[in-house]
Amino acid sequence: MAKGGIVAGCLAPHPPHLVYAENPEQNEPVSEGGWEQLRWGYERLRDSLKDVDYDVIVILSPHWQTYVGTHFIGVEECSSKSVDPVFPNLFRFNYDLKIDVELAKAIHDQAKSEGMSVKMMTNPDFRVDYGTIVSCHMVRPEWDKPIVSISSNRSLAYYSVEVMQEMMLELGRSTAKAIEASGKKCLLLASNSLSHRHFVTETNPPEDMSKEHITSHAMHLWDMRMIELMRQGKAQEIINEMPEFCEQAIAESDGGALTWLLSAMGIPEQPAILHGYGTIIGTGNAIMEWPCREWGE
Ligand code: 2X7
Ligand code: FE2
Repeated sequence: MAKGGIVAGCLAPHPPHLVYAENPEQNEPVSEGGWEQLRWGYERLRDSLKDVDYDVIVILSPHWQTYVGTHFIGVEECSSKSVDPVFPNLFRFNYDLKIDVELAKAIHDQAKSEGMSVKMMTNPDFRVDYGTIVSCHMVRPEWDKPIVSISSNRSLAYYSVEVMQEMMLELGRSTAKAIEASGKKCLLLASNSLSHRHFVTETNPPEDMSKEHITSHAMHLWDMRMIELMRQGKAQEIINEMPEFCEQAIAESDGGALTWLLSAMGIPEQPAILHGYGTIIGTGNAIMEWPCREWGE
């Protein structure tokens, strides 16, 4: 069997506003658009991936939070309604998706053999989190690929960014090893915003773009710094600066997704492509792609 591999790794933020603004048939609320800069960014990412052949999307979302270890959905088919608990006015999405349980279990087993605390989630009534759904929808609205859904172990809440990163670095290595052994071609998504300080009141209508901007200059500087490091291929520096970034920008990379992604790609020195940047209720969001398929062995 040919070796499996990662065709691309993407930073794919998940504010539900993006799906709300797209008005897909699965989502109940109806909008007049909004957040176009980011939605055009996702359009560019989809265009970049349109001729890329891959079997499965592997995603880690900070909105499936587990406090004892990392969990993987182990149910072949999931369908229900996902409602954002903070923005039920924007996101009530009917989903129907397939899980690649075989690959999920392979990553689980590899991580376990490396000493990580892991668990397969087998509750058939489990509600898939909105972070996973939004990022997958924006990257692949056809919903024609199975996914592997990985939880965010909140080790930062119990310990520190450093402990979280050690665990996510191992999870990334285990993910890469399991993918290679599986023979599958995978698209990896880290589903998170960058700076994550948000406004506490909503405009009327929510898509009034005259009110949308970053919450502060400090948040802007952090977002630009992280994007520049990604564009310059300085993944190790991102990992080194993660403690300050998480603390000072309340960054959503605190859930481990970005560290996991960088580790799975081998802490790349190759530059990432910036497809788009924009704010959503004041948070900073970048759509980035590392086109691993072009790097060779
Ligand atoms: O989950 C989110 C987020 N990360 C950023 C902004 C707004 C809503 O939801
Ligand atoms: Fe979020």
